Amino acid sequence: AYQPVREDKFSFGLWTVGWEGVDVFGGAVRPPLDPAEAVHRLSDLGAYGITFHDDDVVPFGSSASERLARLEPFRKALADTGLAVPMVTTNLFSHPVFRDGGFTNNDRDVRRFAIRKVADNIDLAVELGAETFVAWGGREGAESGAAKDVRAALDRYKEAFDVLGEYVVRQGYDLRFALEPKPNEPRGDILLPTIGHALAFIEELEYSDLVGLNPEVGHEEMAGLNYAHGIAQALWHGKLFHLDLNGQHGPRFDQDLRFGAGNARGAFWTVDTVETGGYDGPRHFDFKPPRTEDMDGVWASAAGCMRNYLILRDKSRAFRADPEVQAALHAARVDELSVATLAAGEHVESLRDDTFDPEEAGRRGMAFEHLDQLALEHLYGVR
Ligand code: GLT
Ligand code: MN
Ligand code: MN
Ligand code: MN
Repeated sequence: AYQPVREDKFSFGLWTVGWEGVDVFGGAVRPPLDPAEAVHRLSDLGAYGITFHDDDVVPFGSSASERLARLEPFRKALADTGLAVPMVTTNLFSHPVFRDGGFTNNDRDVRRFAIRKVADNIDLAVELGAETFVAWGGREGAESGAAKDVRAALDRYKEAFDVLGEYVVRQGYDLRFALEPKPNEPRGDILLPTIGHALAFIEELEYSDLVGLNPEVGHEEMAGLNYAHGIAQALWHGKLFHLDLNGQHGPRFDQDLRFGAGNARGAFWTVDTVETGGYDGPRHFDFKPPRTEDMDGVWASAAGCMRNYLILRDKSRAFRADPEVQAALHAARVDELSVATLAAGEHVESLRDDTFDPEEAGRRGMAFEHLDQLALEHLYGVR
């Protein structure tokens, strides 16, 4: 049981299992991982897809011939395994040139270079069959007040997506952008810090239909927010284009734990929302196998992400199918929230005829505690 299959649509970033463990306090603890080997190992574990940054496969600054040489074994591994590339993203944060970001760098030359780097990578993404292009603006932000004119930065951020949207449309590409919010780290304050900020920004774009979200569990929890609620709202707006699943223990540094570790209750409601909310894209993991691990630990950690998802999917299904839960949902009037508040043809004036007694209604409890206890008992494994 809990053995992942392709139909489960699990995918991993190449930079996740490939993370060598370099952090602010120490260097690499693991050897570089060959991208082709990553493809084979993930395929053997039951994943269906792999995702990457341009620089994960082709080092920054490679010549055209080096680029072809690097891509060839990667493409071959994809062909040999049948692994898909559902999403591609661009690294606009590692090279020193991006010290103040890409699209919103104060330096106009850098902004022009950033857009060009993304456009080149869009061509590759489409060639590999990707349908989603993620944009995590990790370096778009500031540590200090005067250094960044936030309104001008948002103008430039919009300009970048308008220009790139126009490019995608003109090329006839079938590709959509997914913005990934994060409140801080590596910048002191990152632009578009949460799902809500990003949703509002998208509405200002020329090609807003082409732009949605790639919310990450840990990033919303760093901001003290409820991830399941966040993706539910993104779904409501039709903007959940992709997602980054991982684990986090509340507001602290970005932990990128394997999915299901960290906030386990949050993970349960995340899976429940993904499975019942109308999302049918990849279940993509963006985690970092802890620095304590060797390569065996890396693969154990990757397998754990998928296994935990499948365990929680089972628990969510059992919860939804449980007759006592269904009765408790009804007692909590959860179904009643889906009934429009005013009937067809009614207006505000119609409400004046109501014989509603607020004193009587004020004595009715909502019965949410019993319902939540049933959910926790499913999660804790006693039902
Ligand atoms: C980077 C970041 C992630 C983003 C990736 C996409 S890379 O590791 O921390 O959250 O999803 O650029
Ligand atoms: Mn993260
Ligand atoms: Mn991250
Ligand atoms: Mn991420």
